[in-house]
Amino acid sequence: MARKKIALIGAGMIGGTLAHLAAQKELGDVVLFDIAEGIPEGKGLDIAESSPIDGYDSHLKGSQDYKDIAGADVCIVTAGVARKPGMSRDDLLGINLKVMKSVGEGIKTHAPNALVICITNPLDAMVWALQKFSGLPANKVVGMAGILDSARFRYFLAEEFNVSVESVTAFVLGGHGDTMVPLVRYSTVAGIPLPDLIEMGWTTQAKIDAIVDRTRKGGGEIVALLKTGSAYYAPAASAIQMAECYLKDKKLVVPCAAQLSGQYGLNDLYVGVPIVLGADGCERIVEVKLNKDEKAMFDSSVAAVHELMDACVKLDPSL
Ligand code: TXD
Repeated sequence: MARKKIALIGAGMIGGTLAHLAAQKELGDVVLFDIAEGIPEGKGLDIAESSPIDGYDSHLKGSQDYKDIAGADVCIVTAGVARKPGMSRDDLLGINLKVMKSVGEGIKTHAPNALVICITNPLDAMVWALQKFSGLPANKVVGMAGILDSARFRYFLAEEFNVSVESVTAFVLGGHGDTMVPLVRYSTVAGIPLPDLIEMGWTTQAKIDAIVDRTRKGGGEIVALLKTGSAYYAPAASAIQMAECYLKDKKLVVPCAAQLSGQYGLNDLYVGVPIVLGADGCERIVEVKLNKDEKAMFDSSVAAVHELMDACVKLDPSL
C-alpha cells in the first residue's frame, strides 16, 4: 500500500513541529509548503536527517509550488502571520484572510479529496473562509482549537489534583478566543465531574474558576512568555491527533471547529463543538445540553465569531 501524504501549508513554528511529529509517527510522507524560500526545504532536510537515528522512513520535501501537494490525504494549514505580544487574534484577520484565499485555491486545485485541518488564527473565521474559498465539503474542512484548549484545561486540572493527565477529561466549547467556554460540569477526573470533586473537598470553586480563566487565556500566557511568537508544541500535537484520527478512522469524540447546520440552533458558521472524527472527516456533531449559564457563555462566544465573520465579509465580499 502506498504511503499516505500529509501536506503542511505553512512551514513556520507549528508547521515544522507538525512535520517532525508526522514523520516520527510515520503518518505518511510529508510535504512542507511555504512562500518563504528555503525554510520548508531546510526544515524538511533537517528532520529527514534525524530519521536514521529515530528509525522512520517518511520522506520529507519542502516546496513553494502547490503542485507538490497533489493528491494529499491531509492538509494542515498554518500559513499566515502569528500573534505577537500586544496583538489580538482579531488583528490578524486582514492579513490571514488573504492567505486563506490563496491556500483555499491551492487545495481546491491540487488536493480536493484531502481532510483539511485549519489552525491559522483567528481560527473560527479562518476555517469558515477556507471552506468557502476551497469549495471542499464542510465535513472535510475542520478547525483545530478545542483539542488544544481542552488539553490546557486538562493539564491545569491534573496539576491541581496531582493526578495523571490521562485521568482527566475536559470539555471546551465555543470559539477559540477569550470567550471560549470550558464546561466544568462535563469535565472529570476518572468520570467524576468537577462539581462533585468540589463537594468531595478535592478543590474549591475559586480554584476551578481560576483554572477556567487561565485556560481561556492559555494562548496569551505562552505569547507573553515567548515574546516572539505563539505556542507551537501543543498546537501541533493537537492537529496531529486529528490527522491520525482521520487516517485511522478512529472516530474519537473531540472538540473541533466544525460547520453547524442546525445544531445548537445555528447555521453556516464554524465554532468549537464536540464531533466524531473519522474517515469521513466530521462524521457527527454532538449536541450537548447546556444549562442557562453555559448557553449564555456559548451565545456570547458565537456572537464574537459572527463579528469576525462580518469583518471578513467586509474585507472580501466574495465570501
Ligand atoms: O489553536 C489554534 N488554532 C492556534 C492557532 C494555536 C496557536 C497558534 N495559532 C495560529 O497558527 C497562529 O496565530 C498563526 O496564525 C498560525 C501559525 O502559527 P506559527 O507559530 O506556525 O506561525 P509562523 O511560525 O509565523 O508560521 C507561519 C508560516 C510562515 O512560515 C510564513 O512564511 C507562512 O506561514 N506563510 C505562508 N505560507 C504559505 N502561503 C502563504 N500565503 C503564506 N503566508 C505566510
